[in-house]
Amino acid sequence: AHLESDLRHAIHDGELQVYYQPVMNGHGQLLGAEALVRWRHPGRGLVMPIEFIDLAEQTGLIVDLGTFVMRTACEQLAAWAANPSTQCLTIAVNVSPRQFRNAGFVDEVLAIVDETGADPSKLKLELTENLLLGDVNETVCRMRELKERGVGFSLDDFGVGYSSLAYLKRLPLDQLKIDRSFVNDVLSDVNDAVIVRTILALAHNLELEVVAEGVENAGQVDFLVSNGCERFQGYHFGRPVPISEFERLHGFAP
Ligand code: G
Ligand code: G
Ligand code: MN
Ligand code: NA
Repeated sequence: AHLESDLRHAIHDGELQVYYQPVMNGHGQLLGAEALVRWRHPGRGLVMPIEFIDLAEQTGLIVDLGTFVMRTACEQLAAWAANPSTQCLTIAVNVSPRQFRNAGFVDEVLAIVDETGADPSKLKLELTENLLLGDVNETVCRMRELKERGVGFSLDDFGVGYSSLAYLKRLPLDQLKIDRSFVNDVLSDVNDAVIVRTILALAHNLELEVVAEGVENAGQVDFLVSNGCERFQGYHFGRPVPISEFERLHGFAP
């Protein structure tokens, strides 16, 4: 109960912060970042999303939290657009099912894009397979409305949720993100190697981009590259960090 009222205040008192983790291609070039929320709690220090996202989802606070992250990410896109060395970068924002189904979601995203001046084609919304437990027609409609404006969609944590291949075909997706649990043991577990190869083949045949998540070492990169993976995210390439550090690490600090 404490955490809930604390979180309610946190959203309005500026205690939330957006961290950015790099997404790279196979040549080590930066393609963009995933926005990951953090909570700077005055007493507890840095609180990770695993401790508060479910609570935010259950209490509906995820809507205001999500608005904050979306606005912050779009402001960042607009700032990057002003500089030739950063204007092609994308930002991926996690959108939870409750947030996506909230009646005002589409209009709000479009309003934030307009107000910030962000290029919507640089914004990627990460949905999870749990969204497919709800009304899929409605989900497809909302995705289409945003896609018409250029917003992209990624299916996050692919392979661990409730996805069926039938939905994969129906959803207007641009990208799949291979869940890090498969990437983690890809070199030591034959089953994980087969699963990762199969996801890569599936995605390529469906003409979807693929991001391998949780890439922690060069051996995993080699395996992924040799199986056609072109996008990577994980500690091997960079941890989630505040924007100032992200820009410094990638050599475009203002
Ligand atoms: O770094 P990490 O511990 O950041 O994030 C853990 C999980 O928390 C992510 O996999 C993601 O599902 C969720 N998460 C992180 N940031 C956000 C956010 O801004 N919105 C939503 N809905 N989920 C987030
Ligand atoms: O939204 P999603 O579940 O995909 O968020 C990614 C989560 O994975 C975040 O919690 C992020 O901090 C974490 N993460 C990112 N890269 C790595 C990695 O290389 N290894 C591990 N163990 N976790 C990672
Ligand atoms: Mn994600
Ligand atoms: Na993920």
